[in-house]
Parts: sequence; structure tokens; C-alpha cells
Amino acid sequence: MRLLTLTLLTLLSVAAWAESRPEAAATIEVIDATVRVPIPGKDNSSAYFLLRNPGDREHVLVDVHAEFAERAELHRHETRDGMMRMRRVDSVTLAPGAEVRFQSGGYHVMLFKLNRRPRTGDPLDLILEFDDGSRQTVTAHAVSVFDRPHH
Ligand SMILES: [Cu+2]
Repeated sequence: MRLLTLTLLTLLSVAAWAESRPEAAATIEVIDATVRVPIPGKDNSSAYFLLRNPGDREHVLVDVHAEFAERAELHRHETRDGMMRMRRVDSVTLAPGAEVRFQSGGYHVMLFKLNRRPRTGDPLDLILEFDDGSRQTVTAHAVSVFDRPHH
């Protein structure tokens, strides 16, 4: 009986520990996720969104997966010697309370060889993977650079 009690106490404390460390995927908010419709004749694309960390601890985005593309990578544009180029990054760190906007000219998800050509508005799932091993599926929508804003 005492052994059983000890086991229960151990299980309870493990549960409490897990609860005090929320998974990154359950904490990070992903807002306005979009995938660019590739320019005619091309099958590479990029995805953008706003990441928000409302939690009180740091989380790190380490990878992105997309079933609709052959390969997805975290990239960043940077200007060096007056030249804009992009490079692959290993991770994107989200400090407590921080927002990181993926946008043209900055961080983006590079998508290689889309397996079909999306139409404007099509839903496309991205899977974000964090350093604690948790994953979050985000539904992005296809947007075309030829879509004109209503102004
Ligand atoms: Cu890129």
C-alpha cells in the first residue's frame, strides 16, 4: 500500500512538472499564415506569418515541414555589401513576449518544388517544429502577388 502511494505521488509530481512546462506548440501563436502562389513557370515558393510568444519562457522554432512541397527550409534575407541574399537558418528564437514577423526581405519559409500549383485562397498545411519536439499544424492560405489590394 505504501509503495502504491509513493508511485501515485511520483506520477502526480511528474504531471505537475509537465504542466508547469507548456509545450512550445501549445504556446506559440501563428497569425496570418500565407503561401505565395509561384510566379508562372516556377514551382518554388515561400511562406510568411507572424509568430507570437505570449508565454513566460523562450521557445525556438527549429524546422518547418510541408507535405505539398518536396522540401521546406527556414530562411532569412540579409543585405551584405549592398547585395540582398538569402541563407538557411537553423532556428528562430522567440523570447518571452516576443513577436517575429516572417515577411518579404526577412525571415521566410522557403518551399522547394511544390507538388501542385495552388490557386489563390487554397488552404495549405505547414507543420512547425519546436526545440522541445512539439509540433503545430498551421493552415496557410495561398496568395498571389497579382492579387491587388482593395483601395
Ligand atoms: Cu529563401
